[in-house]
Amino acid sequence: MKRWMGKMGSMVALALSITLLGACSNGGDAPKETDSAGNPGGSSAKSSIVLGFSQVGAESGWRTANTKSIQESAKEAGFTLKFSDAQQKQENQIKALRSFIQQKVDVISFSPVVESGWDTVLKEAKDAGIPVVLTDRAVDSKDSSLYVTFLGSDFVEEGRKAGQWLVDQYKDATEEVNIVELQGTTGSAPANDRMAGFAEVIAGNPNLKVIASQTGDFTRAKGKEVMQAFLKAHKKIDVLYAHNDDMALGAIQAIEAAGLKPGVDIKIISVDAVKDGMQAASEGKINFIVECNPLLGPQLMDIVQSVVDDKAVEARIVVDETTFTSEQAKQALPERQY
Ligand code: GYE
Repeated sequence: MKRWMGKMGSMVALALSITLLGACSNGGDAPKETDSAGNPGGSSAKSSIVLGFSQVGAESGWRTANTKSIQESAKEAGFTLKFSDAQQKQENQIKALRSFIQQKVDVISFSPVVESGWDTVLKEAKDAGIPVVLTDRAVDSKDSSLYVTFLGSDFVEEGRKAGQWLVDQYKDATEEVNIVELQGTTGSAPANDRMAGFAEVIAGNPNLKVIASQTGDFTRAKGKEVMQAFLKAHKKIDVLYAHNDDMALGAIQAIEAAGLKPGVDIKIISVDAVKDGMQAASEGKINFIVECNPLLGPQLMDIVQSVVDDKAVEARIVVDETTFTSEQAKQALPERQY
């Protein structure tokens, strides 16, 4: 891997929105430059790796758990983590990536807010000789040489699992089942894919009809607001499909405020299986949750180490996941880590 010398100190001032959250193992000093073999300029070999990570934001319980996992694992691995929060805005993320390039970090990793519009900045990283590891969300770039690998879930499969549960539940239905959908952030990979996988599977049963579908931006507040609007606009809603637990939890508040029983009057399916979602499921308010694992930190650090060591890395690394009915959620809840 190409290495770069010097200039670190003056560059730190340029790191506009970048906060150094991962404590350096050498006591919080500015990251030190290393030689091309990954050897440190003095301290232990591990502490020499500088990872620039651009996170989506703090929009959900999933994201909070993901951030914690990345920060803890970076610390554990002895890497210097430059962590930047994009507050759900692509422009902030592009700025962060450019700042990482200027600072000549060893590896850049990010979870892209949306799928499109990354080619230019990824090319800049490539030209600077800085490898990029995508984590959690994919990009739609045609040129896969712009990044080393993509570590994350199969969101289409998650959508299919959600749809399959519904198909099984309503296989004997003789009348129309009205579904409302709370989409994740517009243009994001999980929103696009969870919608596609679900639509693909329910297409097999013409009684299953999505009567409204709108973004709730993966947040509780928006989930509640949009569900309120759905309830006003539609007399008969049988099912809510929310692309994450947080939006489902917001929607539950709206449903209860409207005098209806979540999980009974309106069946609810969501994705993530974070603790609050599992709690609601164990109370019967969410009927089915498709798991999406946020604990990507340890695997990400292994990948970063391999990249720095010039070892081969798989082009796509998929995370293993399961599903939970209310009953299964009740059993799994006490052991849930996030
Ligand atoms: O499902 C949602 C979060 O990209 C998988 O983003 C992630 C999604 C997750 O805001 O809760």
